[in-house]
Amino acid sequence: MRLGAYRRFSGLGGLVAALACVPIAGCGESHANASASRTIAVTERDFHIDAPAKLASGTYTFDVANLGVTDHELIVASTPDGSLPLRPDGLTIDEEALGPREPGALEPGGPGAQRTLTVRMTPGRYILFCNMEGHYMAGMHAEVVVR
Ligand SMILES: [Cu+2]
Repeated sequence: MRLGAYRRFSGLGGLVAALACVPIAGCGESHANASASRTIAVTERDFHIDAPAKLASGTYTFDVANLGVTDHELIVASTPDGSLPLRPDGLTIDEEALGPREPGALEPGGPGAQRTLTVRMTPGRYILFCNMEGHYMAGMHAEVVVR
């Protein structure tokens, strides 16, 4: 799990860098779109994630509520074929193998935690998941198609 934590930290750094450049140049987006972030409710339970199945492309702030009784992460990964690579332990997703296909992640949050994660969602197929040991396999994943 240590490497996974490091990988997620790097991903957050990239997210911060991406956000930092929005006010300056918009990162290639139009200025009208660069500042707009829509808020979407995401609910985590033991062991389920509720999120919209379809979204229009754009920047979203996921308002993440942990209604479970154990800690949960929220990781956003793009997945062209709808699958994610498992580590040899068979219990967690290999986030190192995802590389840049992980545009955003929240570290574990405790029961009752309410947190936000802002991610730019370009068209494609994504999976929101929790990578605490065994949680993905137990059902903590939700597919989101962005058009
Ligand atoms: Cu979890």
